[in-house]
Amino acid sequence: MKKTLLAIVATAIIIPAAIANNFEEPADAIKYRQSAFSLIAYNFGDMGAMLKGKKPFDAAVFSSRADNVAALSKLPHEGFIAGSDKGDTEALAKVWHDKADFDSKMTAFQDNAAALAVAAKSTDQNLIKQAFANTGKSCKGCHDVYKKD
Ligand code: ASC
Repeated sequence: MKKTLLAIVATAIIIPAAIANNFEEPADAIKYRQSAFSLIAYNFGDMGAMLKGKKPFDAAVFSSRADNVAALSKLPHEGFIAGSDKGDTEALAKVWHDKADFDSKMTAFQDNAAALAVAAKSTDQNLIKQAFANTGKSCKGCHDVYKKD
């Protein structure tokens, strides 16, 4: 009994580390992160359309989109595995050369997306617009340095 419990606890501790590198090939990691980015772009783009007046602002939809982006923002990072600078990707090799900076930019994006999800639950349009702009800056700031034009 004790052994079984120990095995379960050990597995629970080991699994998260194993998940971090669960791709068979670099191409799978590239596909994974690109899929996440495309879901982020769709959700973020719709929020932008509402803020720019291209469509009516719907607070419930906007908030739901912001929640989606906050959750999705946590996904792409896992796909930037070693060796996945080669292949069908726009990621520059600099991602892996300056990994610590890249990682911190990715964390800043996640933090901004989380703040946007919180702001979206308020009725303060200025707060929402500022939080949206901060998140957009995170996207662009990283693309300018780490993504092919
Ligand atoms: C988007 C999208 C991006 C970012 C970026 C923000 O909607 O697809 O890559 O916003 O343009 O500056």
